[in-house]
Amino acid sequence: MTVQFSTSDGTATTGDNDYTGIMNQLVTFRPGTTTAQSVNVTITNDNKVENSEIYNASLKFLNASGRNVTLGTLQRTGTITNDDAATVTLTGTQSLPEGNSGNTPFVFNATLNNPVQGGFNVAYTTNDGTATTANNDYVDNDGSLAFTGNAGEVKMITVNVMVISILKQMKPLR
Ligand SMILES: [Ca+2]
Ligand SMILES: [Ca+2]
Ligand SMILES: [Ca+2]
Ligand SMILES: [Ca+2]
Repeated sequence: MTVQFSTSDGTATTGDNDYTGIMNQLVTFRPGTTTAQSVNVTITNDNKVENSEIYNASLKFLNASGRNVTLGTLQRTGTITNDDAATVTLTGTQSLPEGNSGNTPFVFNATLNNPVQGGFNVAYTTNDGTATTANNDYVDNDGSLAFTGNAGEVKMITVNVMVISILKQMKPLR
């Protein structure tokens, strides 16, 4: 007798290349035997950070040539457990002369190393060191970086360093 084995997408999808789909693969039980028959579903290894995802495996189209054989459990799920991680690293300007007028931009780059399905946000902030916003040394910059989730993706953060004209602040002594 024979049955046919198929897979179908759950949260794991063939469109996302998570596994190789199987459509109506014939499974044959030899006459007079009860030996278990195996079907292998091939999982695609990737380095993308995902949730653990499931696909469905099912049996259909029993052919027992009219004999009294019925299908019991028809569907099971396979879980693909995520084994990937990603990091965001900050690089960029560390030291620059402030200049003598206007603003000087200090540019920092936040770089994502591995793909992350669905993207994510990272908040950033500037905080006073010996340079302070109270002393108009730089412009406070707080915000959020929205990563699409592509490997090697870079988001820029610009911090403006200020030069206040001393001449404007000077008052004549007499
Ligand atoms: Ca996936
Ligand atoms: Ca995957
Ligand atoms: Ca992996
Ligand atoms: Ca993965």
